[in-house]
Amino acid sequence: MLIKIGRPNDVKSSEITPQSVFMDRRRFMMAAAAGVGLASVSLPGGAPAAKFEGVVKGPFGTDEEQTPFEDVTRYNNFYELGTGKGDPARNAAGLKTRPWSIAVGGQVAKPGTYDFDDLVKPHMLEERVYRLRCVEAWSMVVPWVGFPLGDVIKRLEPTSKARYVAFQTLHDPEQMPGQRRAVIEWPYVEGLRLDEAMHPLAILAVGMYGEMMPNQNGAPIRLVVPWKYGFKSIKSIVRMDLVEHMPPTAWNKQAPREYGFYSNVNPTVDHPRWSQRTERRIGEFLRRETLMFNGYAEEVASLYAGMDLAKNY
Ligand SMILES: Nc1nc2c(c(=O)[nH]1)N[C@H]1C(S)=C(S)[C@@H](COP(=O)(O)O)O[C@H]1N2
Ligand SMILES: [Mo]
Repeated sequence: MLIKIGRPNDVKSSEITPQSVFMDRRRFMMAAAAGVGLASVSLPGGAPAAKFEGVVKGPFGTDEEQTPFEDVTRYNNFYELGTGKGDPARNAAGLKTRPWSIAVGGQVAKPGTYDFDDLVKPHMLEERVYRLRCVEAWSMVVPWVGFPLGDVIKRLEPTSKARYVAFQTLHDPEQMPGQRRAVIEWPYVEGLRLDEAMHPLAILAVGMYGEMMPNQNGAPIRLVVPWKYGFKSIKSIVRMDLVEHMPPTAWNKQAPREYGFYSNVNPTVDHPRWSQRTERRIGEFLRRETLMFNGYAEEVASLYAGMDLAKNY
């Protein structure tokens, strides 16, 4: 059983991804070496692992205790790789993350299909230690490696009509066995208002714990929006559109009364089927109070000034 909370163990990404995928990651790291430095370290099992080195610490990081790598990579939500919390790690191997491209369209001066390596340059990368709070009331603290989403959006030059950003995950049932069943409508889609997307807290992440993003966590590139429930942080992104109107989102389509477009972490607005007042930090025994905007109120509350957050849940 891969569902395992709390106890770290020795399995590293070199063992839970097949060698070919691991080697692809290694190549990216080699290419990255010039920009941010690269160290080869030896893992307990003796397998070499390439790590990002010299990635600068970005702003907003928390110094709370980090959730063990082993938990964050074995207790996942990634329906494309199965609905059980242990399924994504088990099914991660089939996902091919190189080559990878991201199509950009809609209200931008520079639409097109960008290769991952043209979009993501090693010198852009920084480490951000963020809390992530799942709508199912568990949470974790993860050192992501990524860059502000806003930096990429600026490079694409949004037109004056752009008001939202829509994202899409890869749709390929061959690689993602969870997509062989219509548990939700595929592909997984998400969206942000443009000012949310431009907020410096919102990042696109390509790694964590100094390593390339493990497949089960959304390789090669995923969103991380730490003041919103985890499901807004869409994984394995293949498409981004700047749009005029509020785009559909996967969980809102599935259960609109339960999941709104905004989905800001808010302990005062309960999910129709459970309270959002407390959460369980993975690896901890006692529950914690959930904080408004997941503890990022000082940074983001002004984005929602004047809005009724019980209505705009
Ligand atoms: N494409 C896609 N993205 C997704 C999901 C998913 O099922 N598919 N699950 C979401 C949910 S509900 C959560 S809590 C986080 C979990 O991220 P983690 O597995 O890295 O902890 O990913 C989010 N992104
Ligand atoms: Mo979630």
